[in-house]
Amino acid sequence: MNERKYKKIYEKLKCVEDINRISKAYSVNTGAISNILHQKTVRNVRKYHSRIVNKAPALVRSWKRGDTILKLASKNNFPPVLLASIMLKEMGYKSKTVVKNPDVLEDKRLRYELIKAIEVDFCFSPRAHSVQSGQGRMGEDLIHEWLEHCDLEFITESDMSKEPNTKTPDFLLSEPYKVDGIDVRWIESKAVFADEKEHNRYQLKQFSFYEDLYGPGMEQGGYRNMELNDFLKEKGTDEKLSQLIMLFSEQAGVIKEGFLSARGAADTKNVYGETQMALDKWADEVLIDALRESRLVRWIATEEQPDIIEVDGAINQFGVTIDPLDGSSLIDVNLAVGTIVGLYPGHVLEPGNTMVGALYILYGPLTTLTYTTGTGVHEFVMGEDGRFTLMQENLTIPDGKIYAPGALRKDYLPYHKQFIEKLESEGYKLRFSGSFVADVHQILHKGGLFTYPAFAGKDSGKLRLLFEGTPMGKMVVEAGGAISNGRGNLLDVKPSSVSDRTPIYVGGKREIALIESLVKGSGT
Ligand code: FDP
Repeated sequence: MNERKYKKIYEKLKCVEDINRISKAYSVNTGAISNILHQKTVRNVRKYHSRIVNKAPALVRSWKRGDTILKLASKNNFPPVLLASIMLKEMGYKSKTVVKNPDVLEDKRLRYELIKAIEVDFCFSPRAHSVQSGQGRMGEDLIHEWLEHCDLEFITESDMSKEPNTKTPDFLLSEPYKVDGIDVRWIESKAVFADEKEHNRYQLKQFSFYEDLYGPGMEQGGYRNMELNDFLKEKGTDEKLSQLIMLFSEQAGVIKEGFLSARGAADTKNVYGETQMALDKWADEVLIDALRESRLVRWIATEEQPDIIEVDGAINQFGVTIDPLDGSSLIDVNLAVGTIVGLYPGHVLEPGNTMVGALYILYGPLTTLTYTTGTGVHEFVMGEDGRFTLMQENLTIPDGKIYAPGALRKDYLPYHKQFIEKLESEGYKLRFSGSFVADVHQILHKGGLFTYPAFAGKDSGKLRLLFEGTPMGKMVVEAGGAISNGRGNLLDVKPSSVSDRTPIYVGGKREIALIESLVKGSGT
């Protein structure tokens, strides 16, 4: 961002409520805008702090006459928690203790107003501090990853803190690394760029200390909520594919709205003869309409439509497979459901390993979007404004002992029975919610295995290859796991029609190897 733009934003930003509007008006991500607001707040505090301290008796008098803490904070253009703590001190309280635990206050009104102040103060409240330290950790993780990626040897602050030396940078490099012609010896991660004065203070005190000890170093900072579109750009994702992923992310909020308005079962049946829930139809319509209007894809196959749709005037050749609302039988009991999407470079009746990406949106206590385009699996969370910000980058499936087995036990085929009994004997815990997307999401995070197998009378199981198997399979495989139909990699299977069903085993490589060997050994 150039200096002129920065100054304009700085001038216009007054409070947290301005962030979204200014972010849209200046096409700058909300993270950067909230950074600027943070800087402005810090600067104001420095400028007016002693004035507010001197005014403390008058502030307390106004409060006693009925003015609220929030009103006084806004009148004085001062962060509410800081103002409250100055007032609390004036009233004879230990302000630090009280701000950390407002429940100790006996005065009900004071307690209520302090809690309100803590809720809205994005800069000086304990909650804001924990968000900032989370960002600091995120910055350190990024630097850590980058150093490893560049094969640079280093020791971290925590390694060094075992030594008697008290002040240490976050990373100390074993060999100097050249940045802009300077031999960098250490790196410090800062969560928020403070204003210039604050920065200079740091440089003078902390950084000059490191410099004396180790030589020149480097500061990295400003880690804030990374939004999905910025992340896609940063990852160098194909622009057209990014547009498509963004389009799905934008429909998540619309689909969520339908949760309130479109409840109950509709009286129509889908192509598999199942009664459709009203919300399935709603989500299906929302997604098809948005895709048709955008013309971003040529082919649309959805679980709710009997035929593949060809979009008039499509500007790209992409094909998409969509399960608009997986786990729909759980909607009426308010459990997690999700939208699953497979992204193909062209027509969708192709093996899953030709996919250019996949994503799923999970509507749980949080609404999350997890995607892959072949460069890792990344997870985002939806904020109140409907935008998705980075929650976890480069997800990898851990070793875990969870199993989620679909189908009735009485219908298990012998090799499958043997498989499940083996897992049980090894102490795997059963976790099956009945929502494929939510169950596989859990496995992706905690390790283990999901299966909906072939069973007595149903060689191809229950789940759909195109709408459930391949997109979630692509995700798990990209995260270091595997997917199989029991005989081999499910992503190698070429579908014969959109309605193909398949047995599914998806999860850790160890579990998949085990079932494949049991199927092979069974000679079936
Ligand atoms: P649902 O019928 O609720 O849409 O394929 C759909 C699916 O749910 C999966 O999400 C889930 O894993 C499976 O069916 C559950 O089937 P069972 O009812 O046989 O357990």
